[in-house]
Amino acid sequence: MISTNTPTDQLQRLDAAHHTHPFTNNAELAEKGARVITRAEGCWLTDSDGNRILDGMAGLWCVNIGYGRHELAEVARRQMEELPYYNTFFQTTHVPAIALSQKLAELAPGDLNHVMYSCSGSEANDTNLRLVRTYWEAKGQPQRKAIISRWNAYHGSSVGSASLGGMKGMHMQGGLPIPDIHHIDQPNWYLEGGDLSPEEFGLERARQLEAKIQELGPDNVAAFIAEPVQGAGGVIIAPETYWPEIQRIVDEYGILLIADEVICGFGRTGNWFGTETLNIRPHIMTMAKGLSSGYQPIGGSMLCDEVAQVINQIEFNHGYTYSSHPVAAAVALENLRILEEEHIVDTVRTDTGPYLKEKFESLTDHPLVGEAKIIGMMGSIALTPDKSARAAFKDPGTAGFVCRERCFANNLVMRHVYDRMIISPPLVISKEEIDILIARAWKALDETYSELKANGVLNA
Ligand code: PXG
Repeated sequence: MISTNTPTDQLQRLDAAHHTHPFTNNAELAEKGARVITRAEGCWLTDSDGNRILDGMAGLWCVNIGYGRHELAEVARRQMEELPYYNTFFQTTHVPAIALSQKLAELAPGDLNHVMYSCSGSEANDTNLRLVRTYWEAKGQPQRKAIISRWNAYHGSSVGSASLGGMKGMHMQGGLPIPDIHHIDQPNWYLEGGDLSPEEFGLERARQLEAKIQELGPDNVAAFIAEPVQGAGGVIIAPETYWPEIQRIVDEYGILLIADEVICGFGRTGNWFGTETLNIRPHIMTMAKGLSSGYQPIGGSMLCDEVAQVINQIEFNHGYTYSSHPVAAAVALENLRILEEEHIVDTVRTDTGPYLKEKFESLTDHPLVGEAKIIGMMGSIALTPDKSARAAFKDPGTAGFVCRERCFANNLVMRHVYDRMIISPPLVISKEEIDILIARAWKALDETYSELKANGVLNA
C-alpha cells in the first residue's frame, strides 16, 4: 500500500503507469515525473520531497479561503454521518440544499434568486446551454437556438461547455463545436488592439456582438455567454468601454446574458461577483470553484426571477445524480460563512488587493514584461521580446513555458497562457506572502530573460 511516505520516484512511476492527466502530454510528463503534492496549509503547498511552494494560483483558481480550514472538514464529517447522500429529483429536498440556495439568493446581485446545481463549471454551463434553449421554447420562440460566445473564452471541457468556449485547440479534438454556437472576437487590446486606443477597441469588439446578432437574425439568438474577466484565456480585462456597450446590446435585442462567474465569483475580483465589479446585469450566472473553495466539487446556475418562473412552469428534463449533493452543499455553505464572517472579500477590495496591485504592476519595470493587468486577485503579465513595440514572440508560448518552469523551480506556482503569466492566489494571502510572491516572480523573470537571451529569442 502506498502513502505520502512512499519514495517520490516510486509514486511518479506508478502515476505515469496508471494515471492519465488532463490537458497534459502524458508521455512527456512520464519522462520527467509529476511533482507529488502531499499537503497544503494557507497559501502553501508541500511536495513529497518536503519543498514548500507558494500557490499563486489557488489550486486552479478555486481555493479562495486557503487550504487547511478544519471547519469544512468538520462540516463534511457531520453531514456524511447525518445524510451522506440524497437526491432532489423526485419531490424531495434536504436541509443543506435549502440553506445554501437561500444564502446564494441573498449574496447574488439583483433578482438572481434561484439555483440549479451541478458538480462543476462545465456541467453548469451544459445546464445553461439546454436551459436557455428550453426557456425560449417555453416562451413560444423555439427558433431561438443560437448562442454567441467569444474566441479564447473558457467555459469548460464537456462537449457542450467546450463548444461554448472559444479555445480552438479544444475544438480541434472530438468534433466540436456542436451546432448553433457562434463566436466573436475577444477584447484583448494588448494582442489584438493594433493602433486603436483601448477605448475605441473595446467598443469595436462589443459591437461585434450586435453585428453577429444581425447576421444570425435577432429572433434566432437565445443568449450571449461571457466571463466578466476571461480567466483561462489569460486574465483578459476588457477596456472600460466594453461591458457598458455589451449591456446596451443585450438589453436592446432582448437576449439572455449568461455571466460565467466560475473564476470571478466569490470574491476573486474584490466583490462577491465579477458582474458587480464590472456593473453587468446577467440573467444567469455560472458558479463553481470558489463556491466551495474547491473543498468539494460543486457548481450551479443562478437564475433571475423571470427565467426561473418560465422554467418552473415546465418539467425541465435535466439534472445530475450529484446535483445539490448534501455534503458538497454543506461544505459550500461553511465556505461562504468563512468568506463573509472573516470579511475576506472586503479585505481583498480595500487592503490586500490594492497592495498586490501596486506590487504586481511594478513587474512592468522588468525588461521582459510588456504590461501588467490585475483586478482584485486575478492578474497577468504579458512577456514580450521588445517592450517598446508591444511585440509578441514568434513562437507563442515558448517564453511563457520557460517562465512557468522557472517559477516552479523557485517554488512559486504561476501558470502561463501562451506568453502571459498568471496569478490568482488564495484570497487570504497576506502582505508578507505577496512580497514573497513578487520576489520569486522577479527572480523567475530574470532567469527566463537570461535563458531566452542565450537562445537568441529576444529582439533587443
Ligand atoms: N467556466 C470558467 C470561466 C472556468 O474558468 C469552467 C467554466 C469549467 O469548470 P470545471 O469545474 O468544469 O473545470 C472553468 C474552469 C486553467 C484552468 O488552466 C481553468 C479552468 C479549469 C481547468 C484549468 O486555467 N476553469
